[in-house]
Amino acid sequence: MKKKYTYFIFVFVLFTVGCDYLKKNLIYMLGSADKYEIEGNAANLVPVISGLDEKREKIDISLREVANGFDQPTDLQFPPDESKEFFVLEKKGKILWGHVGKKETKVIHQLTVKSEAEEGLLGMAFHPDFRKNGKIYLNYVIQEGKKDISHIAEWTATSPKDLKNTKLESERILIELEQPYANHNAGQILFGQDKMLYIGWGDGGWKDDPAHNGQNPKTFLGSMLRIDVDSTPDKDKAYKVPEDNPFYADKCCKPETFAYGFRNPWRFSFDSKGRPIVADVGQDLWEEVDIVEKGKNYGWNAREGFHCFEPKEKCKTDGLSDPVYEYGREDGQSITGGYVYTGKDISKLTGKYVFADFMSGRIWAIPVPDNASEKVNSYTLGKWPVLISSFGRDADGNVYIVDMGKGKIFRIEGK
Ligand SMILES: [Ca+2]
Repeated sequence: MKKKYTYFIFVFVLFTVGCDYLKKNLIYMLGSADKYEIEGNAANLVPVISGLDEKREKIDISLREVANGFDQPTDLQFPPDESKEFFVLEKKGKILWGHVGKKETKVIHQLTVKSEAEEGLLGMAFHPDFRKNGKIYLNYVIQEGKKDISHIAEWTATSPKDLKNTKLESERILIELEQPYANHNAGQILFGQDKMLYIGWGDGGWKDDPAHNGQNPKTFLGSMLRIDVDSTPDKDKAYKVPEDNPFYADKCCKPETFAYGFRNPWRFSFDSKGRPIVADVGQDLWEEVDIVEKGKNYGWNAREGFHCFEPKEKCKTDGLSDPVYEYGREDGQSITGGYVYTGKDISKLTGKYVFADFMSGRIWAIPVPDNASEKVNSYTLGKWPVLISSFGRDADGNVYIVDMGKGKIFRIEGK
C-alpha cells in the first residue's frame, strides 16, 4: 500500500497542476518520497495529527464524500445562491455538472486545452448575477503555434436556472497572455464583493523567476488584476479598467494591476471585508498566505514568505508586504488556498480561512486578522489521505475539498 501511494504522489509531482513540481527536482523527490507518503486510512478517511501539527490547537472535522468520478479535477464552483448544484473543472478541459450527495455527473462542455505540466483548464467564476445573465468566466491554456497562451474568456450558459441541462456558448476572450513556461500559470479567477473580476497570474515560470516578472508590474505576470466585465469596454480592450484601480493613472504599472509580487497564486478567495486572501506557492523553503490590499507588493522574488530569497541576505524589504502566515518543508511543499468557512456546522471554524498542502495532505485554518500585516498562528485540521488541488464553498458557507488523486469531492463537516 505504501509503495502504491508513494508512486501515486510521484506521478502527480511530475504531471499535475497544483504541485508546482518544477520547484522540486527529481532526485530530491525520490529521496524524500517517504516523508510525504499518505498517512491514514484511505478507505474511511481518518486523519493523522503528526509532526508540527502535534503542537497546534486542533479543530475536529470529518470529510464526507459528496461526489466522485472526476478526472484530475482542478476547481469546484457553486453559483452565488447555490448549495447543491456545482460545476467541476477537469485539467484536460471538461466542465462537469455535479450535485451534493448525488453520485451522478454530466459533461456540460469540453474545451480544447493544452494540459502539459501545470497547464490546462484551471479556474472558473460564476458572474454575481449568473442566474439572470448566464455569464461564466474560465481560465485555460491553449497552444497557438509554438506558444502557450492563457485565455480568460466569458461564456454564456443557455439555461442558467437549469444548470444540469445548460450549454455554454458565445465565447468572448477578455485576456490573452503568453506563458513563457508550462508552470506557474496560476489559475483562480473570482468576483469580489465589488463585482469586479480578479485574476491571479503566476510569475511565468521556470524557477527563480528568471525574467523578474514578480517585481515588474508592467507585465500581467506575477500580478493580481482587477477588471470590470459589465461596463462598456475601453477602446482597445474587451473589458473596462476600473478607474479606482491603484495604478490607473500611473505609468509604473499596467492599469489592471491590483497588487503584485506573486510567484504562483494558484488559489485565492475573499474575506468578509472583500480583501483577497492569496495562497502563494513558494519555491525553495516557504509557502505563504497573504491578505492582499490594493496597490501593495507581496515581495517575490526578493522575498519568499518572511525571508530573503534574492539575494539570500540583505534583500530589498522597503515597500514590500509580508504574509500573515507561512509554513516550511516540515509541513508540506505546495500550498493550496481555500476559503473562509462561514458555515454553522463547526463553530470553532466559523470565520477562519481554511487551506491545505497539496503534497502532504495537511489541512489548517487561520484567523483572518483585521490588520493585514499581523502574523497569525494556525489550527490543525489533520493530515488526510487526499491530494487537494482546490477547495470550493457553497452559498451556506460550507467548504469542500477537491481530491485530484481519486477524483472526489468531500465536504468538511463536524466530527
Ligand atoms: Ca510574498
